Amino acid sequence: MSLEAIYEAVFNGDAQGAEAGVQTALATSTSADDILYKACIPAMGEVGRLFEEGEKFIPEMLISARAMQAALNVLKPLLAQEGSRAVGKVVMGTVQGDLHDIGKNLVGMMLKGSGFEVIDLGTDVPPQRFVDAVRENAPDILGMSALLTTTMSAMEATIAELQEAGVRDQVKVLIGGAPITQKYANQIGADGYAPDASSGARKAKELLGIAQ
Ligand code: B12
Repeated sequence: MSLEAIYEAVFNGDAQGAEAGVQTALATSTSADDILYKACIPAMGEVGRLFEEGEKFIPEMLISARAMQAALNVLKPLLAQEGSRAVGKVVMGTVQGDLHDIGKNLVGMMLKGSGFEVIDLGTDVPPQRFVDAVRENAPDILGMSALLTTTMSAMEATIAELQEAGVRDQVKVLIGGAPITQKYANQIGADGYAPDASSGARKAKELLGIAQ
């Protein structure tokens, strides 16, 4: 199946079609990267654009998101072929009030693919839960994702809570998500920002001083 067909399946929320399309594309030697960056992500982007213009609605976004997830499940083993030894540990989650998890999951897969152990706290994670997870797991990196301008501030609140708990210096904070910028990362005192999943994995290594 062609990249266009996978794009159409994600765009139209056809989870079975997306899954089958990815399997067929992989069998005909299309790379996982091409499937992701030339079909799946542009399809979700177009859904978002049409939502913004009032031409698509939440249920349609949701079924497209499910189709995207179905495609990602097939790609997962290829994106996350784990190294034999973990290069570091990452605790990550989507911040409080925010339910978007496709981007976070993708970043998690890329991190695993780069050899990190990833502990995923899920979505709508309150600051205190991030702090508890840092205490319990002693990760090298705390990754936070936010997709809404209204939930970005939860990143700052989480950093404040880490400080309050006396664990801020024990972990590097890496943030990302569509509304996040390097400027915002500087402003709230995060250690790093990356605009997408592959640069996120690179940034994680850079933060730990690992040669790439
Ligand atoms: C799918 C989707 C949904 C789905 C989410 C399903 C799911 N399981 O995730 C549903 C339908 C539930 C949803 C709900 C809502 N959504 Co919505 N949604 C989207 C949509 C279309 C796609 C997001 C996505 O998955 N993109 C694909 C992934 C791969 O990209 P990504 O998330 O940006 O992640 C990449 C990078 O940002 C980065 N990254 C992400 N996280 C991290 C973390 C780290 C550490 C790093 C390094 C990098 C990184 O790497 C990722 C991979 O490359 C976007 C539009 C868009 N173009 O973004 C709107 C969008 C984010 N949603 C929006 C809105 C308004 C909402 C709702 C408020 C709608 C409503 N009125 O109810 C609710 C909020 C629900 C909530 N409380 O969270 C707006 C946000 C506007 C704003 N500026 O705040 C957007 C931008 C749509 C729009 N254009 O208006 N949504």
